[in-house]
Amino acid sequence: MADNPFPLDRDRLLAAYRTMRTIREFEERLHVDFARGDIPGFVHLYAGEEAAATGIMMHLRPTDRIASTHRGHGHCIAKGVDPRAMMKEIYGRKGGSCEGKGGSMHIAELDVGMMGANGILGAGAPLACGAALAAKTRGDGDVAISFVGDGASNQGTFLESLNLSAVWDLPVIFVVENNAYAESTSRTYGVAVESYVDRAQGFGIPGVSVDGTDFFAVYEAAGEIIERARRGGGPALLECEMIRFFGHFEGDAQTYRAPGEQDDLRQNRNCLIKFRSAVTEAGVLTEADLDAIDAEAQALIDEAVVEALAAPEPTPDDLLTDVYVSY
Ligand SMILES: Cc1ncc(C[n+]2csc(CCOP(=O)(O)OP(=O)(O)O)c2C)c(N)n1
Ligand SMILES: [Mg+2]
Repeated sequence: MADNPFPLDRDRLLAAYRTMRTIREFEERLHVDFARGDIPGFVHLYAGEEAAATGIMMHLRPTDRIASTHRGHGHCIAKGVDPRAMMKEIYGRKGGSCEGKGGSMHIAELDVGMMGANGILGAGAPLACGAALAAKTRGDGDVAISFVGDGASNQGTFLESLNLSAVWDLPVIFVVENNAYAESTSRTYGVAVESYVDRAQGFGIPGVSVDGTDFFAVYEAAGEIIERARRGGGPALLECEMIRFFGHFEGDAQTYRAPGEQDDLRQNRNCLIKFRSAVTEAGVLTEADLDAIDAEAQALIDEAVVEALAAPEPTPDDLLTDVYVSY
């Protein structure tokens, strides 16, 4: 076996690939099932962006907290939410992460530090500041991560949170998932700055920009700023330049895309292909190692869908449960 040039040992490399592949499989399956009319509500898919969630979350402890977005399935899986419970939730069934009453944009699992997907753009940033303030007060070295899209990065809540985090020197990381579009609006049309690093500097916090389709670039950059925050070094911003393979939401006709854009993205900016090439060319993992994980991920998602379809829907009696913590 060749020397390992990566900052993760063999088991961790396999774990990273497993997470990314599970997210991809989950999303590809939802794409098909949604088109068939099996799934209620709105669904925004994370396919193409897996390296960002995975490269960041591999540095986190269960007690670290994250605040997600409307495009949250990848964040959930990478933070340790059970894909079977997620599938039930998205299908609106009992046994789902929120007993089938929340759906895709409200998946939360506090036990693993997943504070929630969020249908309100920019709303996760103040929540992450709150979690970071709690961690700072406890003094246990936990951090909080706020995910935000390029479009949501223009929300006042996000900009206010950058300022507050700097003023209070909070252990919070703002991850801008810059996938070039907000719905159908190009980023160049809607965001004044070229780089989010400049925006962070305007608030007195450091920023770094990476190729969000390169797992190793994300892993390395995230590791540094998360460790810094754990040691009391304060907030930072991480921009991940990335793409989404599917439309803004399932059903989006995507007339704003250039011809052939998606094929090109799938071929040339595909984080799974990049990861596979890097680890096999270095001789650290084999094609067979990775193929076995592909099969495992597919079996897991197949089972998750079968279980979801077999689970009952919530009844009117369930409407008033889980509304407040105490009843
Ligand atoms: C406060 C608020 N304004 C508008 C919307 C409608 N909306 C939902 S997603 C979206 C675009 C988000 O783009 P971006 O933040 O880049 O995330 P992406 O979908 O690209 O991941 C908009 C405008 C909303 N959900 N919340
Ligand atoms: Mg976007």
